[in-house]
Amino acid sequence: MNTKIPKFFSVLLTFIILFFSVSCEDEEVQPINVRIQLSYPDDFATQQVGAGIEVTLRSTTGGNELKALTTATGEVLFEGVIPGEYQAEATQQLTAAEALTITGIFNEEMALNGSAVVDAAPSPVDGQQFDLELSGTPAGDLVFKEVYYTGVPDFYFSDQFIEIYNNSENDIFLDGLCIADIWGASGQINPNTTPTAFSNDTDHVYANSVWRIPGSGQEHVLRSGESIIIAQDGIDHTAENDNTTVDLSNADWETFNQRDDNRDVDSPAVPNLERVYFTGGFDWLITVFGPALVLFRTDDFDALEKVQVPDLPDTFSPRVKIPKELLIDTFEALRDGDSGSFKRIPAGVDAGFVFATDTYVGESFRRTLAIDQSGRKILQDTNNSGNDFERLDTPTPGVLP
Ligand SMILES: [Ca+2]
Ligand SMILES: [Ca+2]
Repeated sequence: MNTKIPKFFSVLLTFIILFFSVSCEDEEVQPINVRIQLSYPDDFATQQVGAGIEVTLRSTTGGNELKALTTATGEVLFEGVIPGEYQAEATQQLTAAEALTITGIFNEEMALNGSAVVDAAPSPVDGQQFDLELSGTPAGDLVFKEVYYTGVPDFYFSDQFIEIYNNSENDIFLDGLCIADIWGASGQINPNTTPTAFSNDTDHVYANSVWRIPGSGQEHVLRSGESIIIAQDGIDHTAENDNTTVDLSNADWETFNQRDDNRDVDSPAVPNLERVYFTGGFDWLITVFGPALVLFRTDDFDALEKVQVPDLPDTFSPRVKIPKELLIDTFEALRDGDSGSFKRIPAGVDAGFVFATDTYVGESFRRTLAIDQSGRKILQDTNNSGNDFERLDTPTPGVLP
């Protein structure tokens, strides 16, 4: 309905507006008290915020800025606030241990942030309460989303792939990102198999082979919430083997192991990673008994120490010694649930491991969902492969949990 307002009402309305404007100007502005209750999101381990977090209350029309600290119950009280619209903001820095206690999801240094509009009305003068939620994800960033290593009958393993996911809220350039498999047996495969001779070194991992995403720094962007697939061979494996469902003809990268005898396939459609260091055979086969994998970056690969494996002959290729500080993410799979003593990645870096029911069973390991933040999926990363990955009966390249 769209009728004209009769002139009488129009005049009356103007009068009312004028009256209220004048009467407001005449009133003295009464300062009020504003309480803000801080909390954590429902999917965190606790919702109870503690003491000592600074909250800023800033007038959105300029000038006025107040600061106060939370009490033991996560509340702040601002006294003598001029009524109006404010932006309330708070940041809480967490150590890895604090992050794990509070979130129950993340186990690394991170910051939680909260921001809310506070519309402080002139009344009641005492006791207007507002809520402010502190949330966030670690700045860290790239994670293994899925590792498919088991292969299918009969002894087909060329369909192996690794999927890397941007778990952060920012775009990340992948140029220079390195991926490596770590030296050491996956379990008691033969009677005389022993755990890696490096198992007492809790500060390094020892890589067999290292591949790198090419680029000068800003060529290969990975958007927040997106992933890339690295194929052993970037082809449609369903055309090669009836037991696999894996089509990698659209993979983002493949590990092409250039050899004089052309034993590896160079799919023209799929770009090749840089082969930085290689000690494998015909291709970059990651062991079907359960590999350990790491993502890392270094400005100077040549500066990394190459070391002999103790008790092996000098003719055996050295391994690349990578300090744990360079590691971005890790994945560890072992032969079975009793193979814990064969762990290759120090427990301080990756506390657990996954295992398949057998070799060539087509099972895959995918990181689980921690939070679905209105469409943006944040995957679980507690630095414990056993905790963070679930075993799937079938690989799911490109599919998020
Ligand atoms: Ca290949
Ligand atoms: Ca290729």
